[in-house]
Amino acid sequence: MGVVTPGFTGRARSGDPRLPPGQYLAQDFPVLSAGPTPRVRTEGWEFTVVTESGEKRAWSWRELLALPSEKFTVDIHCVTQWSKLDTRWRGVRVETLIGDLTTSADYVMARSYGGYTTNLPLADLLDGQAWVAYEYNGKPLTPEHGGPARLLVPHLYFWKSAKWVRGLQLTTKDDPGFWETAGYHDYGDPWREQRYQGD
Ligand SMILES: Nc1nc2c(c(=O)[nH]1)N[C@H]1C(S)=C(S)[C@@H](COP(=O)(O)O)O[C@H]1N2
Ligand SMILES: [Mo]
Repeated sequence: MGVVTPGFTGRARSGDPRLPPGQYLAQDFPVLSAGPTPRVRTEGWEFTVVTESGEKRAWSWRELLALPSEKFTVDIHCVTQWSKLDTRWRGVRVETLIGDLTTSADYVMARSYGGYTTNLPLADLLDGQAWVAYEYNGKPLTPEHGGPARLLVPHLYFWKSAKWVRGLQLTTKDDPGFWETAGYHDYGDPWREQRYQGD
């Protein structure tokens, strides 16, 4: 049971225990992009995973859709303080994409069409914690939300969920991505309010 706030009506409640500290519930789905929305066509689309030794796997759009996928429902939390509960997606688990690759890398740089990057520990992308998602609410993911495909890492602040994702680079060294270079936290755990460096 959520906490009941007297006088507060509406489906989502501000005292919902699924809401991390400092977050409020968004009813809509805000769009947050650091630049223009790239129009990424599925023709010629490619997703690559490259290890620290240069070993590589690549999938075309058709090949991605042929991989085992799953539907999942997760809460998402943006560093600008909106959260959205019970969002419904379909995607391929990241460990399915890592597959049989041999690696001793501890970190990943996610890279997007359009140039965006974000860094994560590899462990945070495994064990059903992260997906390359291509459906939202039962429909193809729209361009403004990262379509045709985006990374989805719901247990970290949403800037780690790279829209228009085009690949994962496995690395032994933790290099900062786009927002991390600009002062956002290296890890970004919403439950510990790791918004900015030093949090
Ligand atoms: N490629 C790319 N991915 C991105 C961003 C971006 O600017 N470019 N913004 C990030 C931030 S800060 C957030 S909060 C979410 C927003 O996703 P949405 O627009 O689908 O809500 O995408 C993240 N992924
Ligand atoms: Mo964000």
